[in-house]
Amino acid sequence: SVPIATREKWTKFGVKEFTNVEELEKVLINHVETTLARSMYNCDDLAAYQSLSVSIKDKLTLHWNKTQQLHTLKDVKRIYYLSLEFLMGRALDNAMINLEIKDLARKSVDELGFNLEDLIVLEPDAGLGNGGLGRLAACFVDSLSTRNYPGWGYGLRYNYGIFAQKIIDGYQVETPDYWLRYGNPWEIPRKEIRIPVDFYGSVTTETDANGKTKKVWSGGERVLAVAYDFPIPGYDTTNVNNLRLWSSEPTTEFDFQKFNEGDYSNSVIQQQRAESITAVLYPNDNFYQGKELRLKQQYFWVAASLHDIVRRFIKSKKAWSEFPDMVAIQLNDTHPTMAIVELQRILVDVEGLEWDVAWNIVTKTFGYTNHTVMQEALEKWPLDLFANLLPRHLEIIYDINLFFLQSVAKKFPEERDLLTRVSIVEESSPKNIRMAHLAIVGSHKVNGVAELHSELIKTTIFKDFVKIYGAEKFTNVTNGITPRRWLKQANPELSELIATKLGGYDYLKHLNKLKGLEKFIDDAKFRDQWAQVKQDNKARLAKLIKTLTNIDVNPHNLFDVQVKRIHEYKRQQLNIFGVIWRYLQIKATPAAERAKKWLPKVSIIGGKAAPGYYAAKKIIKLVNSVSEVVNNDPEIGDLLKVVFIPDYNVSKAEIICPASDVSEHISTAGTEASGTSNMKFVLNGGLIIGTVDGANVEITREIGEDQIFLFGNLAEDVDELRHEHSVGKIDIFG
Ligand code: 4GP
Repeated sequence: SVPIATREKWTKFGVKEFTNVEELEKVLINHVETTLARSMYNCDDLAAYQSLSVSIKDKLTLHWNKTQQLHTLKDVKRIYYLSLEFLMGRALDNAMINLEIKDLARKSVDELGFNLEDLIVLEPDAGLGNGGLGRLAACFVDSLSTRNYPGWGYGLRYNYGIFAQKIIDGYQVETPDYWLRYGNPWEIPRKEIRIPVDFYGSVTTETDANGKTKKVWSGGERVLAVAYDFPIPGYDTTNVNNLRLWSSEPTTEFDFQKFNEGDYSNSVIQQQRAESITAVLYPNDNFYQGKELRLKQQYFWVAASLHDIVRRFIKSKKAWSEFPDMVAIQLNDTHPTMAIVELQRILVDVEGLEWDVAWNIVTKTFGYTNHTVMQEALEKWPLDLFANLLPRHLEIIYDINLFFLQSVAKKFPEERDLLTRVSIVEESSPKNIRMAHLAIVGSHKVNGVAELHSELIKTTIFKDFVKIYGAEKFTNVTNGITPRRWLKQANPELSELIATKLGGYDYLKHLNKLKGLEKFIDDAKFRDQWAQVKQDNKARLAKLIKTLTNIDVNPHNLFDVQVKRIHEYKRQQLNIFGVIWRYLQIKATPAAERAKKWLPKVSIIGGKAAPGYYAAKKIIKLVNSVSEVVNNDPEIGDLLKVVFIPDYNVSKAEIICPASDVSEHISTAGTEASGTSNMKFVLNGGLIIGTVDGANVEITREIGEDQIFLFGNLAEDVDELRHEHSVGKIDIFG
C-alpha cells in the first residue's frame, strides 16, 4: 500500500459513487468523452450503452473493493464455485435492478437524449454455458451475493460462447458467437494476474539431503492463465462478489532454438496454440465428448483457480490443517474434478505434507454436485490421453485409487466385483478414468439437484458408493432460480403488482412470502390486473415472434411453450407428435363445429441442438416442417399455430417465460435431474404440463396437485416398460 503520509489525500480524493440523476449524468458524459473518446456529436446508442455500463460497473467496482477488503479483514471462510459454464445473459438490466437504480438511470439517459430500453437490448448475452447446468451457476452467484456469502465463481472466459442458431430451410445452422466484438464493459481485466499452467512433460524422482524422495513434474508446454473479473451484485445489499474467468495466453518465453533454426513462424504458431485453450465453449448438454482440448481446458482452469485459492489462503498465514475451515470448493458436475488431484499435488509435492494429512484436507474441502444420470454424460477420460497430458496427476490418481480400493477390500473382503465396479480406473480396453468416481472419493458430500434425482443417484449410478460410505454422504439440494432476474427483471409488471399487494419487494429475497397473495384469490380487481399483465406479456412475445419468424400469432389464444435444449429425453418429439395429432383432428372435424370444439392454440418450441446430435437436429427440422404445413393451411386459420423460436437464449427466455399460459416439462420420468425453467414458468404465473420427474415433484407439492397437469409413468416403472416394449409385449399402435 501507499506511504501512510499520503493516505489523507487518498481518502479525500477517493472516488465517490454517484447517488442521484445529476451525478450519474456527469459520470456518463465523462465516460463518453474520455473512455470512449466520443462527444455529444457522435454518441450513438451503442456508445450510450457502453458508457452507462461502465458507469454502473464503476459503482459495482467500488462496492466490490469494499466487500473484498471486509472479507480479508474479517478473515472469513470463502465458498468457491467451480463451473466450466456460467450462462449469465445480459448484465446491465440485472445490475440496475440489484442496485435499485433503474429509475434513476432511466431519468439520466433520458435527459441526455436516450431511451433506456433501447440501450439494454444492445448488450449481447454472455452465453458462456449450454443450458441448465450453466444457468444454475449464474443463478447461484446472484444468490450468493444477495445473501451476503463470501462466494467466488471460477470459470473460463471463452472468446466464443454457445453458438448462435440460425434456421435455414427448417434446419439448424450454427454460427459463431463472438460476444466480445465491441469489448466487454462489465469485465475488469487483471492482466497482472498471470498464472503459469503446465501440460505434458515427464516425472522424475528426486531425493533430498535427508533421504526423502520427492516427485518432480517438469518439461512440456507452458501457458499463462490471465484473470478477468466480473463483479456480481447482490440485491438490496452492497455485497459484491467476484466471478473470475481465466483466459489463456502464450508465455513470453520464446523457443529460441526454433528461432535460431530459422523456424520463426512455426514458433509463433506454437504460441498461438496457447490461445486456443479458451477459444470456445464445447456446445454439448448432458453429453460427454472426449476431446483432448476439453481436458486441457479443464486442467487449465482448475490449476489457475487452485493456485489463486491457495495463494489467498497462504496470505492468511494459517496452518494447513485450517484450510477446510477457510475454503469450501463446490464442483459443478465432474468437469472440475481434477481440482481434487491438483490440491493433493500442491499439498504433497509442493508443500511437502504427508499423503494422509493432505488427503484429509482435500476431502474436507470438496463437495460434488451431480446433474444427470444419463450414461452418455458421464465423463471417462482415456488413460493414454491422461498419461500424456498430465503424467504426474495420473500417478496421484493411481495412488488415490489404490488407497481407496484397499479400504474397500478391508471392509468387504468377499466382494471382488465391488472393487471392479467402484474403481476409479475402468478396466476396459482402452482403460478409462471415471471422473464421477474420483469426485465421490475426493469429496465429503455428494448432492443431487432435486429430491427424486438425489434418490435415484443413490439407487442407480452411485449405489455401490452408498454401500461403502453410507447414505449420509449423499444429500439433496434442490435447484433454485433467482427471482430478481426471473421475476423483477423479466416481468416488471407482475412483480410490481405483487409488490403492491405484499407491501414491498421483500418477497424477492424471501419467496415464501408469495403465500401472502392467497388472500387476494377472490379479489376480482386483482385477478383482472393479473390477467392483464399476462395479456401484455403475451403481446410482447407475439411481437418478438413476428420479428424473428414473420409468423402472426394471436395473443388472445392459448400459448403452449416448450423451450429448452433439444434432447430425446426431454421429448420435444412427443410434443410435436401431439401437435400433429391435434392438427389432423381439427381437419377431421366438420368446419362448422371446429370453433366450438377446439380451443385456439399457439404451440411454441425453442432450443438448440448440439451440433453433432443428429436426432435432435431432425426434431428441429420436424417442428419447422409441421409449422410450415399448419400455419399455411387455410382450413386451420387461427385454431392452431406452430412456432419454432430461433436462437433460444437467456434474454429470449426473459420474454418467453412471463408469456406462457402452459409450459411443457415432459421428460421421460427419471431422466431430467431437476429442470429449472419449470420454476421460472410457475413463478410467472404459468401452468405446467409435466411428468413426475425432476423438480416437477416438489413444485407439485408446493402448489398442489390440482394446479398442475401431470401425466405419464413413474420413474420406477420405466425400465420395465422399456423392456416390455423391446420384447414386443406392448403394442404402441394397438
Ligand atoms: C442439467 C440437468 O439436465 C437439468 O435437469 C438440471 O436442472 C440442470 O443440470 C441443473 O442442475 N444438466 C446439464 C448437464 O446441463 O450438462 O448435465
